[in-house]
Amino acid sequence: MFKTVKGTASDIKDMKIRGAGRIARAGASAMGTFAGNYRGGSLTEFRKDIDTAAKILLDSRPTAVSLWNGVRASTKDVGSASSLEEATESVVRNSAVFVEMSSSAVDQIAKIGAKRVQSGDTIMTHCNSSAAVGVIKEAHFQGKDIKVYATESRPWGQGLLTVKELSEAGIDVTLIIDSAVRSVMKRTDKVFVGADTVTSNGALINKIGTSQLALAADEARVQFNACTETYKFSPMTMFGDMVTIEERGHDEVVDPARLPKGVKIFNPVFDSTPAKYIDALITELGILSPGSVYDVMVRQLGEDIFRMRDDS
Ligand code: RUB
Repeated sequence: MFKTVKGTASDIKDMKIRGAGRIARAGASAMGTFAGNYRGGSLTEFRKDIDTAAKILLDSRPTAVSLWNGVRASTKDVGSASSLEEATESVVRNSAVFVEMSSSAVDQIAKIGAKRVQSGDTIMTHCNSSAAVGVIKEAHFQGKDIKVYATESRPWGQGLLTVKELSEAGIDVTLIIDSAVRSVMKRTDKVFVGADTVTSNGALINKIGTSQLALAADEARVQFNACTETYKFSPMTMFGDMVTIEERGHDEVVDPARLPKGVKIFNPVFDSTPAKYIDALITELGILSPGSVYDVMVRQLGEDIFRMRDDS
């Protein structure tokens, strides 16, 4: 019964599906497929099974709140449904609405963010973010003459995906190693990165190394922009929850056979950039300051957000 959900969870864990937006859409779609194919008995059983399905997906990668929001958006009407049919239909419908909303948010961010790019700009980006890459490509499609430095993003090397996509679009792009960030910042005008999660106090959780781009940008007086859909804002952080920073396998860092005896490895894959280093959050709603995250969450979630506080 949980085949699609388990398959999607394992693809997310193994990085076959990666990037906060893509995992959120994959999670929501898996919930929709699960509900659409559901052949169980009663509404009570379905509520139990949908909770299990959600848990399987949410356990796949802990850091991106986008996945939690995608799953939650899909199941939000299950509690108030009065029949099994109504409940399954609501999940199918809500998951499709989420996927559509999430994809169109990326397009909106591209249009809004591209206005912040001027002809002649040299841009730095990190890892592989569809939102940040969307902004850069849109600026190029609008005829702006830009250059891009993209970090390699060890250990997974997602930067190679970024340089491939940008060069295929005809953009002048240069790959740099992560430790070259401070040195290359001197030649950079603007930084555009993506987001896995934005906390209620405006901190950005994104690929490990993002915070060193932010520090180097601050030192060099270079504008630092985080491109983020508002469903990456985390309501749980309002009530004290910390964002779990995922740690991945040691063999991603180095072949264990090459490691001298007794040496340990620590492989955190995300880090936190404090709000004070962020010039703008480029969202589908417009350009926001990190200080407005609380207001946006309360406006979007209404009274539900305080239910989360009471449940936690
Ligand atoms: C990807 C990463 C991206 C964000 C945003 O990390 O940190 O910057 O997820 O991506 P990983 P998007 O490769 O470990 O998933 O803008 O595509 O949602």
